[in-house]
Amino acid sequence: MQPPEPSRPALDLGSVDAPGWRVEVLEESPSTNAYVAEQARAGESAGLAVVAEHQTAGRGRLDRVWVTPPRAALTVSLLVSPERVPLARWPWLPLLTGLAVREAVRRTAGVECALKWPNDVLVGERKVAGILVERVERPAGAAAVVGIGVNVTTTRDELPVDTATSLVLEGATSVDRTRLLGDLLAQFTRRYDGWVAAAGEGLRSSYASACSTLGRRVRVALPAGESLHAVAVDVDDDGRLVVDDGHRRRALGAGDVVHVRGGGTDRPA
Ligand code: BT5
Repeated sequence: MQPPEPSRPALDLGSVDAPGWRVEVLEESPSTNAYVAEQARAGESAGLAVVAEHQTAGRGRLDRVWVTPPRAALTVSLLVSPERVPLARWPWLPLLTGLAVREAVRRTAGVECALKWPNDVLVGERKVAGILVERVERPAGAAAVVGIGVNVTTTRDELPVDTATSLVLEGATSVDRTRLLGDLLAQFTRRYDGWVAAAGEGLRSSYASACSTLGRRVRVALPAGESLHAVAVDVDDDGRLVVDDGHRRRALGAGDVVHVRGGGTDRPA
């Protein structure tokens, strides 16, 4: 027997209460990150939030793709300009966004997530949401586009990879994307405002308690092609992942992390 078709109502902007944000909904867009970056280069100021009902060429990191059927996901990009935060601390943006997604998903859908450094939101070991932060130069100075994709009513057959999941598949108590959007904007604003006020500090302990990478044995593919095996031990002041391979510690600014099975709690001393 075929599973029933999921119900996928349109977003209802009228009921989104998002102080400080100018929210726009596009029926279709290749990529909300590309759209917001273009607006920023043309002079748009921080506070723009763009949601696409259907994203047709969603982007992941390193030219990878982000695939979502119409109205099955929340795909949104936010324009921010944290001028008061030193550039070295900007790598905290995807991490703080992960904290906001995790909190919004818990509140709206009742689903518990964990964060995999740097940009994955997981239920167990499956990815329910991804984050892509891109720096953009505007006439008024540097800004960042914060892109978030959350799988909401996506069915198993529609998910592009076996390692993905969606809120409905994880037993969500609500799959209302409008509520999720409102909550996500509120949680992001709370975290972001606190971070800017603290000049880019103050998130390490909240992040550490939400991040399932810490304490795990990991394999990390580095941007230069190198791969390393180590234990993830910390996140430093600049949002870098600190790993220990038994000989030395290294702080990584970028990379693809795989949580190695059975790598439970063996933190080196
Ligand atoms: C990410 O990249 O996880 C960042 C995803 C960001 C998407 C948002 S949606 C709004 C905004 N506009 C955009 O154009 N992008 C942002 P990465 O860590 O590189 O993961 C990409 C990989 O995740 C792909 O290579 C697939 O293996 C997998 N993947 C693709 N679509 C997925 C999905 N819907 N759910 C889970 N995994 C997916």
